[in-house]
Amino acid sequence: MSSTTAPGGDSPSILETPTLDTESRELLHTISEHGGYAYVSMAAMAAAGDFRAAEAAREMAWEQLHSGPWHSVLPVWRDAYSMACLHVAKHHYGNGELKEALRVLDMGIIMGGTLLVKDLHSAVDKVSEKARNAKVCDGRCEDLENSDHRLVGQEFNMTKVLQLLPVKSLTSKLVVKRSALSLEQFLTDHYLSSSPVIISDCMAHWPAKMKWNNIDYLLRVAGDRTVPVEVGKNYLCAEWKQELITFSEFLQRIKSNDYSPIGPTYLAQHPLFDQISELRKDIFIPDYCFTGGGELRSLNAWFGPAGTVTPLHHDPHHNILAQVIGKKYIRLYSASLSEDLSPYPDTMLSNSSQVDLDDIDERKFPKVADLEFVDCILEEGEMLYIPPKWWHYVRSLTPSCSVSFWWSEGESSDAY
Ligand SMILES: O=C(O)CCC(=O)C(=O)O
Repeated sequence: MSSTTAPGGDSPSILETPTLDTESRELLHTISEHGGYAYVSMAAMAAAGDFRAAEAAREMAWEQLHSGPWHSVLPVWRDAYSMACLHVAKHHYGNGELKEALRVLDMGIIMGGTLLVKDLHSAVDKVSEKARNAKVCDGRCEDLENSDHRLVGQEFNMTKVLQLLPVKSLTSKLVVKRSALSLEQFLTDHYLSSSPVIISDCMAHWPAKMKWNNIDYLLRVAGDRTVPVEVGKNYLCAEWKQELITFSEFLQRIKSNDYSPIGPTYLAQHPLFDQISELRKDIFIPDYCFTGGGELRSLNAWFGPAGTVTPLHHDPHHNILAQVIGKKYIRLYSASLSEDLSPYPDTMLSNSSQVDLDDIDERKFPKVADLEFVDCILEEGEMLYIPPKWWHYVRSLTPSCSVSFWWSEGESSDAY
């Protein structure tokens, strides 16, 4: 066994960080130009193997990330945060503390900048592989085929569910449902005419359809990963908050139905598939998303228990919302009704409606109850096309895993 070999395994006990090694001089220089002298001296000690200095540097960068609104944080501090996370992770990995190493690497991926993202991801791959090997060695590997650990069972009580939906739900026009929809039909009948549609049969080949309902599978590929979640009734409520928890804790919260007093936990609008490559392999980008010569803007996960609500809002992009596991109720109002839906005046929330569909204030919004809408229960295996600027309200009716694909014409996004 060489001096770089960890006890009990073949992998070297060092996490390689080629980008950090090349870029660190330049990065530290830029950080000092922005007044981060204390950070620079801690980072230098961290690079020499001082764990406390690495944690102190991470703390300093963290403070900078929380010194004002997110959009005003200087990118260099996000890179500084990633750098410190890599130093801390190297230490944990060297000590065989694999869960701790994964946690800090995920923090770097979620909160850090772009400069060191490759190093963070390859370090995650290496730590995850070692963690998996360790589980195989101690016999704790799960038998996926025989597991009956399902995220969503068969039970579904429609009468009960109907009582939870906004008034007038499923009583007027339903969203049109089509199967074997060609790209040409999609273009002419839906994309060009801004007309929502449910496409019912184009997800059967996704590995996710089978795998994501298996809690053992999800635990194996993502259990020790840290993810950002939202806790509370919805993002417009005062008590709503965000937390960083492990995916296994998140699954436990879904399974136990044990909501915090302020509401359910929702992994919402998170680029989970950039973070966890195994899950990315389970899905495919629908061909419809290339209609109009467009470019994919973002690919987000929406995972949660029954009872999550995304309040009425609109987005600027074309959207295919793919319902992989479970069911959701979705209501759509045409973009032309924007004024009647009273968007918040505040620019940050100007794409959200002040109307709470779960409890409409008829004195304040007397016309809303009469506005035309289309709605549906989006079933497992179906995809819903939501045209740009169309208002949508979404409530999960069972534990649920959905994926949204946003695309639009024009410049490409950085991510894809
Ligand atoms: O599924 C949800 O809760 C919301 C989805 C959504 O708002 C979107 O895809 O834009």
